[in-house]
Amino acid sequence: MGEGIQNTKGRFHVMKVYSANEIRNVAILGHSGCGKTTLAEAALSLTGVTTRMGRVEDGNTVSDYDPEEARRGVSINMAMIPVEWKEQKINFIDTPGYFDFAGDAKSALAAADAVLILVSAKSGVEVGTEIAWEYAAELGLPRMVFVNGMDDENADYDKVLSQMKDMFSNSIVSADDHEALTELAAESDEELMEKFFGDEPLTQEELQRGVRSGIISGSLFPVTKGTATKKEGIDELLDFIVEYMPPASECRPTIDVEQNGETVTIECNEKESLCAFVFKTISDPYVGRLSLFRVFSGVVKRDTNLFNPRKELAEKPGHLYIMRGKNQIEATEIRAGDIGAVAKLSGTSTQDTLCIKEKPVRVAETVLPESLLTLAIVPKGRGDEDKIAGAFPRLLEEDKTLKFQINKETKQTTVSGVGDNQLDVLVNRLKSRYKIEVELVPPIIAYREMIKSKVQVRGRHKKQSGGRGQFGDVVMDFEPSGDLEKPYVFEEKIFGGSVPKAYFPAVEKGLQECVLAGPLAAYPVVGLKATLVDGSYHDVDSSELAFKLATNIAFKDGFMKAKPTILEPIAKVTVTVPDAYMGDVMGDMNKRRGRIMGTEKVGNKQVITADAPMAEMLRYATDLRSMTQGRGRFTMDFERYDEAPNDVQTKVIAARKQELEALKDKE
Ligand SMILES: Nc1nc2c(ncn2[C@@H]2O[C@H](COP(=O)(O)OP(=O)(O)OP(=O)(O)O)[C@@H](O)[C@H]2O)c(=O)[nH]1
Ligand SMILES: [Mg+2]
Repeated sequence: MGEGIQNTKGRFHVMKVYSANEIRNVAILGHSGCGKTTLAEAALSLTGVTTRMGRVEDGNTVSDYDPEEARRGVSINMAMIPVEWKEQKINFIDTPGYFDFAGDAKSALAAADAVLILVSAKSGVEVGTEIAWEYAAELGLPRMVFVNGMDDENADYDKVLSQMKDMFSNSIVSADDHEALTELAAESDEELMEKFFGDEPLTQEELQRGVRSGIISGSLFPVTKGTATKKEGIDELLDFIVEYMPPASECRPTIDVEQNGETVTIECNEKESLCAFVFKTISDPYVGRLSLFRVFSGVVKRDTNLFNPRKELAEKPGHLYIMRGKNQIEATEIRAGDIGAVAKLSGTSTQDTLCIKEKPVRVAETVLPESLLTLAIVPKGRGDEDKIAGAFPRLLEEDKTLKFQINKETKQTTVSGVGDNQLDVLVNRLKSRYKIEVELVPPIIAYREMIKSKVQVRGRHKKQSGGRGQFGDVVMDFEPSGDLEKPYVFEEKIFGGSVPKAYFPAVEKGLQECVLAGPLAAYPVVGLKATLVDGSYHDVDSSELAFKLATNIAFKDGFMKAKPTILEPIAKVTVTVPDAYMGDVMGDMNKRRGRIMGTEKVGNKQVITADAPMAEMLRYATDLRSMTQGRGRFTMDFERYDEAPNDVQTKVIAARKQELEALKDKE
């Protein structure tokens, strides 16, 4: 535990109860390493919450409290950093800049009213800055900018400012530039505009009103600067936020929610009935589950009878908290516009709404980044599969972008996430919290087997071992059915009873078993048509089993003679990238044996659609990111099965052989 954490008085600290007009909910977004966590730490130190400022390098900041964060020196989870300044409360939400953890950045925006975008004074706009701007713009959230790291010898405030203007908006203005700030503020209000152009100075109240409405309408983005590590420019930032950033009551005076299938608008008002949205769940080893919620209307008290409409569940808070990092500050009530937490709710999870039973409203769920990197989980210890299944639900609650699946066909448990680092954190958490050691490996691809021509073969099963023998004899046609959705179709064309009707089901049963694992590489067979055309039987020795075995022989022989082939799953892929990356992405797609189906310009981006073998796309989430420095997005869905090229088939068959042998050794 870091010193910074001990110095906050933790759960015994008491905080004043604030109302929506005294609260600023500000999510801090920006490129990884630009200083968000340090800024939050500086604000805590400056406002007297901590007596000694923590450092990311020392792993003792309030915000990066998770052992995984301390170990890596980057934020993984969002963290609440409430600070009190000039009778107001600023609820900073520190978010991870690293793309793998974008799920938390997006979730934080559901609770925030405004975004503080941090940008490095030395590096200027980076990909993370672009993404932060994009996220905020998508939701139409008010924005301001803090240029951090002004202590660097290469810091260039004016350069960063003009770069941001060029890239994002002409309405980006330095808060120091009184003239420009006043002009933009005046433009947001008819009355102020007249005054301004009449060369009348605006009063402080008028300036405040103008700036606030400009910020809300997205026609004004103020910029301040400083050095988080030295606490320089932080008090100016807090002053600016308190003075000019609109409070919760003005940012979100109303919110649209769903009530019994209809959209209704509710007011951000303490007198309205309750509407609180759970935007984050923390799994605390000591306290258990903590649900962080943003109150949009009404008030939550300790004895409020909460209702979760999605689960149709009654919940009781018992205790209420204000979270600061991992520290819980006891609270008596959380009012509209504020953010609080409650422990040990019985069935409420992230993205659920809490309200009262009489008015069951639901806030729209947050759109999270796609989880397109899928790996198989291989436990190192025997019997750990069950333990993993037990740990999953809790890990899922904390990170909604993680998806677990048990693949019935391959028997593998797979996990999908946004990126490698996120999955690496998962592996470490399984180990540290649940003592389960696992390895992540590429998942088994679900290949299929099929034949391409028609053959007729005979299958005979005959055994004479004293007493009663076994006799089954079938002549069968095998050919492609043309329907890859079905493993097989079975017909019989027996004339004159060469095989008695009673044995037809046995033949089909044999077929059913055979198609589960094809003769080439034990992958399921699809698109097979089998017709029983002839055969013979023996009055005494024939049996169902004998006919099943005869079918088995015919199948193996026939399949191998009828041009057997391996099919591979093909995905439909849609990639969206800025123009500049189009050539690289298409070239890379070719290397993956992908086929470009089309390109389309949408805004300043290119949308490329392609068909590509799933086997070549396993690491695309990571590869596309490095190809485009994180600017590319994609979606991928299974489309169909296609015949794999010969060289691929040879490799697949050889690899499968090893895989099956390894399985045998295990058993
Ligand atoms: N020189 C200098 N270094 C800074 C400043 N602010 C932050 N740093 C350092 O930059 C590094 C990264 O800072 P963080 O606060 O962890 O950055 P972050 O934005 O939270 O990064 P993520 O959590 O990965 O998104 C740390 O080593 C900080 O000490 C600054 O103003 N000046
Ligand atoms: Mg951080």
